[in-house]
Amino acid sequence: EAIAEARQLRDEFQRFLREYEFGMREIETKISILQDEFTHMHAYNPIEHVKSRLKSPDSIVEKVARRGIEADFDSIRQEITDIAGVRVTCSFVSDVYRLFDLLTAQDDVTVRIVKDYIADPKPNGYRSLHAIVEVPVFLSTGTVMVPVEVQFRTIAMDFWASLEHKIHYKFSGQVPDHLVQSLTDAAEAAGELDARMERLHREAHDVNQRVIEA
Ligand code: 0O2
Repeated sequence: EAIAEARQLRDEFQRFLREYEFGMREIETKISILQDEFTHMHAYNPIEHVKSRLKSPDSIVEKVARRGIEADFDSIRQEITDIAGVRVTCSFVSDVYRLFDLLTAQDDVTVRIVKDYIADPKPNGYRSLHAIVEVPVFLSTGTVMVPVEVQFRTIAMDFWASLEHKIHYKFSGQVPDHLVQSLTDAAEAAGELDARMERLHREAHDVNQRVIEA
């Protein structure tokens, strides 16, 4: 009896996770189509790389406990919106916003929450554009709306975030003050580099345009 119940719960959890995996794949396809089409239309690829991840059962359980969420599927569905995550890394800040606009303007994409940590970086310096979007997934049992967290960032922002993440883990969250300060300074420097690269990119584009028009 208990074993049958445990099996049923396991199957239900697997089904629950699979929906997120499908939602993630829908978003990946949308990003990939945008990338291919953009590259052909403009002879320019705005995306450096795309990475996706499904939150592990362990970290879902950890978040449920930390946030004091009811441990049933409906509550988790409601409260935890980053079970499916897609990270889009672009060369330039302008591409970050362009990709965000192109994805969120699609008819079957519903934007639930936008957090612009580029316009308004976190106190530690973290920068990225986050969006929780919902996409329909068409299953044999009907259509489900699946939330996916999409993070858009530049290579410089991604470089910073991956180092910060490693340091955070290394010190189990208790990062010494001087390292926190150095990280915040580095985030500032990465922001300045992004601005310089954007200017350079524009200048090169303008020169090229003049050559074509001449
Ligand atoms: P992972 O391993 O990427 O999944 P919460 O989701 O509760 O932590 P909130 O406010 O709902 O917080 O989400 P928010 O602020 O939009 O950011 C969540 C995700 O953004 C994180 O997911 C990270 O991927 C990234 N992020 C946010 N702040 C930082 C930061 O200071 N440093 C780094 N390196 N990444 C950050 P997870 O689940 O924490 O991690």
